[in-house]
Amino acid sequence: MAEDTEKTAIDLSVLGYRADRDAEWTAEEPGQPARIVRDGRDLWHIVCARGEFIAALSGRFRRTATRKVDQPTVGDWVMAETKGPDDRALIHRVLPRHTAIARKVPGDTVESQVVAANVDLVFIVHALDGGRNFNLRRIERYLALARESGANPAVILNKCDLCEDPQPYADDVRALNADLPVFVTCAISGKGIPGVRALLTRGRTCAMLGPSGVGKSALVNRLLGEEVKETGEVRERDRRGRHTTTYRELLRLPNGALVIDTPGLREIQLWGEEDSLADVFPDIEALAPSCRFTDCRHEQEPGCAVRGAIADGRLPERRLANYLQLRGELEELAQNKMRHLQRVERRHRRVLQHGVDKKDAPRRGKLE
Ligand SMILES: Nc1nc2c(ncn2[C@@H]2O[C@H](COP(=O)(O)OP(=O)(O)OP(=O)(O)O)[C@@H](O)[C@H]2O)c(=O)[nH]1
Ligand SMILES: [Mg+2]
Ligand SMILES: [Zn+2]
Repeated sequence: MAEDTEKTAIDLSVLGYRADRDAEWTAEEPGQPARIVRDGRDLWHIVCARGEFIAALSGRFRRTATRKVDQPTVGDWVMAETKGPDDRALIHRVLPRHTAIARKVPGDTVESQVVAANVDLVFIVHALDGGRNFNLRRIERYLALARESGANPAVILNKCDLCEDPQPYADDVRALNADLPVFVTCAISGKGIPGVRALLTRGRTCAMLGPSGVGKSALVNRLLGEEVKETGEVRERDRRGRHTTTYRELLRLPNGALVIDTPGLREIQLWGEEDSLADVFPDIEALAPSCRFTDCRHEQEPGCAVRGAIADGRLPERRLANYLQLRGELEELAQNKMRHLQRVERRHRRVLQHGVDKKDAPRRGKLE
């Protein structure tokens, strides 16, 4: 086809493709590997070896991908078939996600949503401009999200130009976990950016996560070396952002790294297992074996080493408070997931026994 020659062939490794994916698809199946670089409601921007296309889901895929989590998201690798010269493509399936940043969909539904996929490094961005933008508990919450995703976390404390002494804030974050890289930056002057850039090597994918208005897009512009992303003013009163970025987008940096800019999340509810808390609270985890009871919940039990550490000032009280809060959420989520599974199971049994799914019955009636 003529369009073949129009598109410049690109090497997939510049999009972060790694050879370990070769086993995940075959040349015989329809389509070719492509990466989602921007997601919309029903259309996705993809880049494959033949260039950039706008893609929709194939009919078959749309019918099977009924849950939110099945839908392609920014950073995903998909098998996509490029169609006619109008730059439209069809997505047939999503290749396995090597990492996935997932949160619970707000509200009562027991469903998760993948914010970004195949991310190697999560930058948790907060700002030092006062107001509510620096919040250790929220950083811990983002850390739990990052740990659960399988990506490595790092923290960026931005807007250091608006803070007289950023050091204590950086120290507080470093105290959360000694292995956690913490950067103090100013996206306007570029201060601290070289440290961030050093983590961004060719073919590596990072994602900017954090509340609205903290400067995620401004940081991306800095890393790009040009003003590609629109940035927005923050409200004077409480320094909160106005949700300037409205879609998730993957961009290529001059040095060959990939960066995903995301809109500030209004609400992050965890989606994951309690195990991920161990990585976020290594201090509590280290104390737990010294509790008198092996199943100590660090609440009211006698001989609790965690409470003991708080009593003699070795552990800040807010640290345990947040641990208990996040653990409570994850336990509730686990219960909801269980109830959800039981419902699905009951429905399956009904279908097996009676051959009819009650929920579908009226619709079938209509079709007949
Ligand atoms: N003084 C100062 N202002 C900054 C810095 N970084 C960003 N800003 C400003 O903060 C405002 C918000 O920045 P954005 O980059 O739009 O924030 P965002 O995190 O992308 O926000 P959303 O897209 O809404 O999630 C803009 O007016 C930026 O110019 C910084 O380091 N120092
Ligand atoms: Mg933005
Ligand atoms: Zn205990």
